[in-house]
Amino acid sequence: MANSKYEYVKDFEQPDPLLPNTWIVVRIDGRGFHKLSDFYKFEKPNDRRALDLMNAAAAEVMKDLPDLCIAYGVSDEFSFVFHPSSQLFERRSAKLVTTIVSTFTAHYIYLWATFFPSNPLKPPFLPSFDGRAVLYPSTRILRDYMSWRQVDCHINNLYNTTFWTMVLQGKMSNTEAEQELKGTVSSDKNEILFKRFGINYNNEEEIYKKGSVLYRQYALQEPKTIQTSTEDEAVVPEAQQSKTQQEKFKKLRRKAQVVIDHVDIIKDEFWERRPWIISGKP
Ligand code: DGT
Ligand code: MG
Ligand code: MG
Ligand code: MG
Ligand code: MG
Repeated sequence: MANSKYEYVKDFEQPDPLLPNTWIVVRIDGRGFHKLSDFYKFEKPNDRRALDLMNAAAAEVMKDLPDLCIAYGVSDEFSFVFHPSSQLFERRSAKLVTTIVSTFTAHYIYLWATFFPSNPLKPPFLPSFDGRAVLYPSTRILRDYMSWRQVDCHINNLYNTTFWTMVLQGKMSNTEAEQELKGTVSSDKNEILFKRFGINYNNEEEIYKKGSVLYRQYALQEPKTIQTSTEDEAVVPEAQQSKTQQEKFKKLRRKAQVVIDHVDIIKDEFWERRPWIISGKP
C-alpha cells in the first residue's frame, strides 16, 4: 500500500523495550477495592471467595501466557513474573502490562458470578486494575522482591486479624482497637489473639498468612532437591537458545498444570524443590 501523507504521525510513537535478560515483574492492583469490598460486603478481614476469584483469574493469565514462570497474590494485588529469557512482544513494556491487566480483568469479571452468585456486579462498582512493570537484574533481587510481598502479606494479615477480632468478637469500636494496636509488635498481637480470644495465629488458614503462589507443575516432575544457583550465568537468553528448544519449552509450559499453593517462598526450600521456575527449563 502506498504511503499516505499522514504516515509521518507514526514517528511520534515511542519505543519502550525493557532491558534484555532481566526479570520482569508486572504487578497489578485493584482500583478502589476499599470501597468495592464494602459495597459487595466482602468478609473481614479476609473473604475467601474474593481471594479464590483473584487466584482463578491469575491462573487463567498464567495459562494464557506461557512465558510467565511464577505469580504471587495477596489482597487485591498480583505480581506476574516473566522469565529473563522471555521475548514476548519484543519485551515492550506497555504491551506486556496492558495485556496482563486486561486479560486478568476480563477473567475476574467473567468468573465473578461463580464466586459471588448472590452479589451481581453493578456499576459504578465494576472491578478494574492498574499495573506497572518493574525490572529486577538478578535472581537474588527477584527473590527479595517476592519475599517483600510475602512479608507484607504476613504483617498486614496479623494486624487485620487482630483488629477485626477485637472489633467483631471483642465488641470494641474501630477507634478503640486502632488505638490499642498503635505501636504494638507481632508478639503483642499474637498475645492479644491468644489470651483474650483463645486464637492461636499459627492455626489461621495458610492462604491468609502466606498469600498465594502460582507456578507450573510438570506431569513427570517429582519435586526434587537440586541446588539452584542464584547466580545468573545459568540464565541463557532465549535468543541464544535454539529455535527448536525454545518451541519445545514453550509447548511444555503451555501443557503444564498451573498449581495454586500457599507456602513459604522466602526460604530456599521452595525454589530448590522447583528449579524449573528459575531456570526456565521445564
Ligand atoms: P487503590 O489501590 O489505591 O486504588 O486503593 P484500594 O482501595 O484498592 O487500596 P489498597 O489496594 O491499598 O488496599 C486493598 C483494599 O482492598 C483494602 O482496603 C482491603 C480491601 N480488601 C482486599 N481483600 C479483601 C478481603 O478479602 N476482605 C475485605 N473485607 N477487604 C479486602
Ligand atoms: Mg494501589
Ligand atoms: Mg488496590
Ligand atoms: Mg492493594
Ligand atoms: Mg491490533
